[in-house]
Amino acid sequence: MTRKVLITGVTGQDGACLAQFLLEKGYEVHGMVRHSSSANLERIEGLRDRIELHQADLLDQLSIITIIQQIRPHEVYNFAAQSFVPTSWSQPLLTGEFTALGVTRMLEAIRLVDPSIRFYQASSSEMFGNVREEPQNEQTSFWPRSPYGVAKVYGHWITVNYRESYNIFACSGILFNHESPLRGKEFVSRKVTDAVARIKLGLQDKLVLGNIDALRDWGYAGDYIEAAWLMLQQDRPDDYVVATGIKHSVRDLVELAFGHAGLDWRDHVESDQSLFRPAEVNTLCGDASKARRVLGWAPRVSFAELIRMMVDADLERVRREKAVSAS
Ligand code: NDP
Ligand code: GDR
Repeated sequence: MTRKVLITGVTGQDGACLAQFLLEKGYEVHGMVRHSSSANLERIEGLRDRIELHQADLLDQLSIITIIQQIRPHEVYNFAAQSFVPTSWSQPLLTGEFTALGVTRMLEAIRLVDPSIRFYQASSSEMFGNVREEPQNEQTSFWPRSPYGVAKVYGHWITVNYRESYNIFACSGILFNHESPLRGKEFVSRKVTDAVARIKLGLQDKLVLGNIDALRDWGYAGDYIEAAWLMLQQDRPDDYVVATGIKHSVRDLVELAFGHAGLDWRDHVESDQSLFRPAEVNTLCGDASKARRVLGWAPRVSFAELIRMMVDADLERVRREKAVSAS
């Protein structure tokens, strides 16, 4: 029997990546999209004739119940969220509604329609925040540093709670930062690789960043969504850290990206205090040994390969856009 999947946040980086991955595995793929006056389907453009989109919103319980009733998926991946950390300070309540309570709405819909549906929650390394130990694993206690991180802690524990209360096959994947050419341009990796391409091609001269001393454990989104899928294929539900175990600074990322395009970052990068966060997560580094042991998962793409892949993709895209606007 063909397996059916519902992906929330299908228009985002991870949703688009997972949709492609599950189509290749033979799944019938359904995506949840919220109403918007102008469609934001850029990342799934090439998949449009192979996935079915359904309108619903994390804020609207009835719309979620209705689409789950219509689709009757075997697996649900909850990627939808307000996922940009700085916005969580300017819109803390909305972030809580989407990123925290939205998870309960998804779980309630599953509980009411069909508790045998398997559920994946996109939890985050931001939950570790002001880290209590290094590297961080599934037992490390949380100390979130942003309204986003706080909301994700709620989403994590409500997922665990529905597993324990209702025996739902609910997993929480605690994923560390993962990037790809599909990453939103407001996140630091893509902000840098997009700027490198524009600077290289003469469309921009400066790049303004915040805290370049921050350390993160960056991996490739294509590797990470596979870990999410593996979690739902196990005999029993559980929570897993997904990370590379290697950390780099934003400065390393900048140096590598500019260097790959033959540029010296010191000629172009400026720092602006207004881009520093009210409470920063200075360092994150994950211990994914449980995912390695139980899921047989390991990252394939290194940090250097990832950044080079992103710079090359942005160079190609900006070159194409420049040619179109010149013609
Ligand atoms: P993106 O920001 O790229 O995508 C977020 C998605 O959520 C978009 O499709 C967006 O839709 C959708 N969305 C937002 N609000 C609502 C709403 N009210 N109703 C329905 N859909 C909504 O995130 P990523 O793909 O990078 O991340 C996926 C998930 O994983 C997120 O939950 C994120 O917090 C989490 N995560 C991500 C990590 C990473 O490094 N990428 C690491 C750890 C966790 P629209 O297009 O309409 O805006
Ligand atoms: P993060 O990713 O907050 O870790 O959340 P982001 O790329 O935004 O920031 C990483 C680090 O870079 C520093 N930084 C800057 N960040 C941005 N966005 N823009 C800048 O100009 C800049 N300069 C320095 C930040 O201060 C930070 O320390 C991402 C999101 O995908 C979350 O949804 C997810 O949960 C976590 O990763 C794991």
